[in-house]
Amino acid sequence: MRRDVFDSNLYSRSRRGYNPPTEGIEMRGEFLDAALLLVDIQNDFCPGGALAVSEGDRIVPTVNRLMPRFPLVISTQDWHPANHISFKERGGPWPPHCVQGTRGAELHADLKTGRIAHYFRKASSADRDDYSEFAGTDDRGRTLDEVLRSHNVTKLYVVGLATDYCVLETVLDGLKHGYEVNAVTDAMRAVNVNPADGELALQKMARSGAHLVTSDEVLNQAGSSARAT
Ligand code: VGL
Ligand code: ZN
Repeated sequence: MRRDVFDSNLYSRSRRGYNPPTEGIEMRGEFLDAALLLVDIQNDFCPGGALAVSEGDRIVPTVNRLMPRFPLVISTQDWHPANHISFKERGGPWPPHCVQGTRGAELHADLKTGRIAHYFRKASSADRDDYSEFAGTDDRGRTLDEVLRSHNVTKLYVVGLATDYCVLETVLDGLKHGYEVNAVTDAMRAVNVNPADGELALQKMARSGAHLVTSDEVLNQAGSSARAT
């Protein structure tokens, strides 16, 4: 039964010291096996950051509104050593960004973290880059796929930065792993090295089988009366 699945999710999370919001939340069946995945909402991808994405910070209020509607919220971080292969000084395409332990690598300060149950980090070896969050691990060394399976997740709702890199590759990888993947199009922004890259990324997601949805559609479907606290 779906209700049992949800209850067991709460149980496994509370055993790890996470306090799930149980007051005032009534999620509709459709969302009980869904997770909201926050991709790399970090200072360096926001205006003023080392690899600033135009309007990257504008998604934060939307993401904050979405979080209480999901039984499971997971956050990720790009997490590079200072000599990472993707940096220009090593012949890579990017300025140094999201260097481990720096302010630029921290999550945006306005992001409400109270409902985040798991934190993943990726691309943390010097000689290898990864855009997909499925390449990352949590603080116990578990992969994203392992943690999603342990919560019986079948549906992913993906938001974050940036649309044309880590969001795109995470969406495609989620589909490859067999998840239903929903890309929340107004809760992501693109780097747009070429101006159409964000649009092309969305098209590629859709062609590959992802659903493009808006945050309003999600909020209207989810039917929770809860608000972020
Ligand atoms: C990303 C460029 C370089 C991303 C990470 O999170 O989308 N983009 N590293
Ligand atoms: Zn990176």
